[in-house]
Amino acid sequence: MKFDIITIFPEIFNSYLNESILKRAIEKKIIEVKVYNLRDFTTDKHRTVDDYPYGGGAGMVMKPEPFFKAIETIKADGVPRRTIMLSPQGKVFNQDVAFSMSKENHDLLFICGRYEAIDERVRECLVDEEISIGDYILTGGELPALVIIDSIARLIPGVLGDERSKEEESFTWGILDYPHYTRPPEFRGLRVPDVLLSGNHKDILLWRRKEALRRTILRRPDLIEKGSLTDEDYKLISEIREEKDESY
Ligand code: 4GO
Repeated sequence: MKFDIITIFPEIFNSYLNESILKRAIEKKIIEVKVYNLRDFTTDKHRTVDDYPYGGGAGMVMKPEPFFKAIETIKADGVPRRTIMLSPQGKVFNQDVAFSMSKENHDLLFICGRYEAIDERVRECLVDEEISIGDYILTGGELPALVIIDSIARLIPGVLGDERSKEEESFTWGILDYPHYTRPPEFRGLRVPDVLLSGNHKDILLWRRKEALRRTILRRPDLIEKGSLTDEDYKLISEIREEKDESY
């Protein structure tokens, strides 16, 4: 899968993509990332990418012409791409969106804006989908593009070293994660729960599911209502509720 990015700050992407899992995915040619500097598609001496807003108001607006030139140049190879603009006005990104994008398997082109906004005609003519990574405002679309690339890439087969961790993840997907522990078994008087040291795989699975449900009830009850829980889960939930009553 290929990711193209248009930005006025191409250097932002180097350090993140040159570490660890994404670096290896690029080396293994499972994913490819190409970063384009928007200023390379300007025609004036000062490589201008912004201008004053029509109608007045604070901040600058990104000019349409460099985006049109950049996207036309990038798309000249004839390879179909989905063009995505990052903005707080977009559809909110989540794991379901990441999953379907990783499955659809078409190459993606990200348009990263800066300043106040991008000229509306870019969205009108060039953008297939506007995406937001959450209800907050950032100084640019670069971090959202990295967030989206990261979450899609790790779902592509071969990117994570251990494919089992994705399988386990899909089992618990929809509710929060259970608590994790590693050695030592006791640290500053804090003990790892005995069941995790017991070697009893069935008991461990059950404990993890119950603790995941406990956290979800406490921190994200909205996910319990949305989630597709099993009869076993509801049994665990009533156990959790009884434990809570006892602690009063
Ligand atoms: C995306 C872009 C927030 C998001 C952005 C987000 N802020 N929530 N800022 O995904 C145009 C100029 C938008 C700065 C950009």
